[in-house]
Amino acid sequence: MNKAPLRWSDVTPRHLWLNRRAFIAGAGAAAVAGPAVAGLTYSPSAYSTSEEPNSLEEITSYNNFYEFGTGKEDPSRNAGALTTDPWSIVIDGLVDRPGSYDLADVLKDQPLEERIYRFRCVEAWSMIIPWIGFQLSGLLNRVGVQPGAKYVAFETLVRPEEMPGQQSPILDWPYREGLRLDEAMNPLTILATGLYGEVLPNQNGAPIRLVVPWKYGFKSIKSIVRISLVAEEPPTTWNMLQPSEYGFYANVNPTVDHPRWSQASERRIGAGLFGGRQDTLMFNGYEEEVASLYSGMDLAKFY
Ligand SMILES: Nc1nc2c(c(=O)[nH]1)N[C@H]1C(S)=C(S)[C@@H](COP(=O)(O)O)O[C@H]1N2
Ligand SMILES: [Mo]
Repeated sequence: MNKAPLRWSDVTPRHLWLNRRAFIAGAGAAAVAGPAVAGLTYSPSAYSTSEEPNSLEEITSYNNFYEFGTGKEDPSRNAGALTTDPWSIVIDGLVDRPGSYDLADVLKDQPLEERIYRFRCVEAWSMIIPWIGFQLSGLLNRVGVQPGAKYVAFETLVRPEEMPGQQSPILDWPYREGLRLDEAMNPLTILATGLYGEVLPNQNGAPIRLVVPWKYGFKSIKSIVRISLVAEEPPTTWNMLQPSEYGFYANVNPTVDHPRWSQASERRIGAGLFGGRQDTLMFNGYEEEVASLYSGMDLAKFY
């Protein structure tokens, strides 16, 4: 783990930064109206990797967001229609202060940080993404987790009028995800509200999404409208669809293959035709921070 608090501008080559400027001035301008024009105020973080981030174009044009279609280009084409203001999140279950919180209230007093994280999809592609967000633990501590709570369950918005993918039963909507409470409280686990210094583009899960960098990408649920503290392991979308292929834990693990493909290596988006593949790291390179969460567990059984 890199201990210097890096900024994306420290690790992004100038040509990519210029692309980003062009993007914001052009196609992105409409999508980032309002306070985002001036950018977000945030601190750098010692949890950031010094690897070179993917370009804003790569991060915003190659997506998985089945609410907008199953193709990688569908979210960037279709998510512009999503209304993200007003936005509220229901926080319920085993908490001291349940309720429906406006987004501004959710963000209140939570310090925004930049976290440049590795992001590894279960499909064996990866990116480096300079998220802006805050630790989920900050929000959970604020609402007061009760002693019986053992898991956190999350749900994405259901709004088929604006989410054309939801007009088909390709998944059992809403998209659902969950974490064990200790995973949710780990400092690496964030709620992201931006990337590359601006508010989140809709295709990346605006206005607020989970990022759990040591787990396969499908755990990082987008456009969250409900967070529930619960006693039992909650049902989760990909596990419900195909339990033999997608476990509840979904920790990145190069030694446990997907039944239909190897997880030993990955394709870094943007590495080019001859970029080849790189080895996948245990817990996606976050072993030092999270391995102790799973001591004594058989990771081939709890995949
Ligand atoms: N609501 C919702 N969240 C989701 C998904 C989705 O289809 N719907 N796809 C997941 C998957 S499989 C991945 S790899 C990441 C992709 O995030 P990105 O498009 O920002 O890279 O989002 C995850 N979160
Ligand atoms: Mo994914």
